[in-house]
Amino acid sequence: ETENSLAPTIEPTIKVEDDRTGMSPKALKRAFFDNLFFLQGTNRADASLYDYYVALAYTIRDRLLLRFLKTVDTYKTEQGKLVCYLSAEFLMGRHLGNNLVNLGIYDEVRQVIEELGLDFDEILEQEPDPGLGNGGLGRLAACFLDSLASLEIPAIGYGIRYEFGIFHQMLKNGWQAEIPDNWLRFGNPWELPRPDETVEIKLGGFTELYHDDKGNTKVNWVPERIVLAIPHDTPVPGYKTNTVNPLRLWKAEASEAFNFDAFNSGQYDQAVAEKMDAETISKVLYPNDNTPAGRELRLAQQYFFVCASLQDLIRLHLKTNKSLDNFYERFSIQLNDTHPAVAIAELMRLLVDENGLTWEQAWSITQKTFAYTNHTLMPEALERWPASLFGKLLPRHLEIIYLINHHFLEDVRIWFPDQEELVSKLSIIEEVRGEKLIRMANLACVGSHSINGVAALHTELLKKDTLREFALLWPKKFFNKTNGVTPRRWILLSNPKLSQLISEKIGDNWLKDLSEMRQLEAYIDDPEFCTRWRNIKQENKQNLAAYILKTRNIEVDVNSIFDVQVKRIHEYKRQHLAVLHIIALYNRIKQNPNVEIVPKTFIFGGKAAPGYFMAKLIIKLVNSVAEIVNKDPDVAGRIKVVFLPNFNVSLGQRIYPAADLSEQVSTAGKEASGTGNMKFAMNGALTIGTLDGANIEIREEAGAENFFLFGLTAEEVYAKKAEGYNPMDYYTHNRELKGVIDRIKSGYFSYGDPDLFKPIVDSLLNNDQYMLLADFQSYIDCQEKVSQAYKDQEQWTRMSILNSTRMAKFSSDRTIREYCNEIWKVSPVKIQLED
Ligand code: B1H
Repeated sequence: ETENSLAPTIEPTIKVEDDRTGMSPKALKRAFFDNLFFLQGTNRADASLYDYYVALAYTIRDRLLLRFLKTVDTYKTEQGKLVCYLSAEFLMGRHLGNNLVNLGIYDEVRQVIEELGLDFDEILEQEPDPGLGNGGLGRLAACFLDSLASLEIPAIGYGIRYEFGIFHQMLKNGWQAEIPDNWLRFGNPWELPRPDETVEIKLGGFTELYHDDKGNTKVNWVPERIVLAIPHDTPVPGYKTNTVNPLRLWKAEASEAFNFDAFNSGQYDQAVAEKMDAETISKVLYPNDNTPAGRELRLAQQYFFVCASLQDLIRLHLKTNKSLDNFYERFSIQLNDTHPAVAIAELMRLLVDENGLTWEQAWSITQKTFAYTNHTLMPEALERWPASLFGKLLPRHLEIIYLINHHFLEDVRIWFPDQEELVSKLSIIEEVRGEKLIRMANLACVGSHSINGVAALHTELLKKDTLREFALLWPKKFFNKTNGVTPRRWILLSNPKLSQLISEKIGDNWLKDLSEMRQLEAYIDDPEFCTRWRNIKQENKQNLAAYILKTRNIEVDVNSIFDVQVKRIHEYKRQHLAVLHIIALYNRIKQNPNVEIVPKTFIFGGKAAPGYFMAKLIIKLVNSVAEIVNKDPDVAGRIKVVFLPNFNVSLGQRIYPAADLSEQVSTAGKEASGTGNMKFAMNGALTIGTLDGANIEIREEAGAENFFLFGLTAEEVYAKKAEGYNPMDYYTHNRELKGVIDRIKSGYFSYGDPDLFKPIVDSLLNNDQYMLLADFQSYIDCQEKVSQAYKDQEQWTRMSILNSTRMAKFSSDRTIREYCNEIWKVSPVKIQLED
């Protein structure tokens, strides 16, 4: 142990108080400056805010590493079960603040940084928000990783290290513009590349038969090309635990060996082209939410990360086991929607073709290994791959899927003779006008031992409708696992003032057990407590108002109701229903400028898929209405409309704590769960919502008297469609509604151009798939109730408190406990730091 050693051995010399692990202010300060100098190559005189961020990030990463390596080590040797969460998306959000929270050193580090005269919040803001996901599905995966580590469950997240995440959204003349998200441009201190654990991925080509040495007929897949998958690990710490689980994301690279011939034979440009081709696979996240892309590259992405992850698991398994017979006892693999469902065929291939198991053995292992989560009922969102496209990229998997289907349907015909209609609904292969399509949801159902929906209503509708035949076949395979969100990021990190108040009253165990929040109800009649609660909301609103002024140059009234709808833009989510309401208020003002209006600030945020025309037009409509309403002197500032561009995890952390009203207005039966609804309620917003997704359960928990309910139920929606819904009836019979639609039609919001918003108007009047007109009056009436309720600030505050204290069910800790007990059958493993 010499002072000047260039290559100190890491273990066992590292001790808790060492330079790179010490938690004292002195050790942290010294590490921070060391990193600033040695990693960023700068010193205080000319360090940028970003340099400070990187120096701090490495300081904190160092403090995760011992736990991380111990955790991974434990999983390599321990024979307990490991959860593998396969997801094409992980919407992690910024790491630095979260890691400080979970290490339990947030306040200490803030103080250290502030003592140096630096702005801590500004430094946290330097981190690019890793946007490797689209919306709820990707963010759910991130919340699950937080809960898994916090509950000390052995787990790995597997996904894709997209070089470009979800696009950056800008507004140009009120329209969405997309800018590439080059998030890795300045490096990424949170990831550890593991090139020594690279695996090869075969693609394309054909299959051929051969005889092995025992004379058995076997299949050989001769690929057209091979790409490399390089793992990059991000440590995911639990909240105040020693567990730091890996998030392993795969990067695609060309395999040099494969290109060697081309290089040598002078086809240099050909070799370079192949290299670029290979790297394309992990280049960019498809920006679709609730609609599949259906492109060959998307399938290549799916197979790429699934194949790499399964090889990784098999390698891990064979470190401590002689055979793969007990694979399912060591791993539970959760499929986050059907995006990784090709894993079912891939595991079969690995077991049968590459490891010599019989089909029957392999199938039994496969079914016991996988579990499938469905996230949507929208029929157009279910993935179906044309067999021709699929077979071109994955010839062997196509054969395997046909074989799985053959065996499955054989069984079905025995269980249900002469029911060919049932058979065709269950079939993994669908035939549409002579074209064969692979139904990935059916593959996922057949290959898994568990199928779950993400909220009670969603699971019921899955069983009754989308997966009806499978529910008849295997009722015991179905589970409901209502979604949840992590209170660490979504309360503690996002809303520090509220968290401080809560902990002052009931201690800080609520962060591990959210049901302890109920103890706050003892203070519901304590005026001092209620005033503080209200003041914190007010301060959060002021912060958001400052952000709105800075970014959009719009002044908003912090005493108005902050009425917020932030989520992906989709017709079924009905952002335009809120717009109809705004125009209705505006019309009332134009009719009588003295009309009594409770001031409201309508805040919108969310990205539209770049190819989704109607969603983009809805953004334009919001901005066009904002332009007129915000500056009309008759309105006199009583209504403001604000579209905040580039809604992402970081912006969510600003917005949820500042909301008074949470808009959850999807057509009943369309939103599988929603998770933003939970984040709002935890932060004391009241919900205006339909009986859809998890809204139903939120209302149950908060109490119906603390929830603004409107609209048709899912059953009523179906019934109305069945009897022949005609939106025009509502238009002609409802004067206020007619006034609203006519205002848009007239070109009032489009500089006199009646054509701009015609697609929206036409869709509402002629079809109205999502029944906005049917729900319009109910929504307007409900908004009126909101306005009246807000006038009684004391009562509103009580309702706000009760929403927040009663959200324990929606902690992702609860969700993960249920997955652990009922689906994965795994238990916690304590990570030992000292030997
Ligand atoms: C959800 C998706 C989704 N459901 C396809 N489905 C995608 C489908 O890129 N694609 O092809 C991407 C995403 N996302 C959401 O999942 C639901 O709409 C929410 O209601 C739900 O809360 C969330 C998490 O379960």
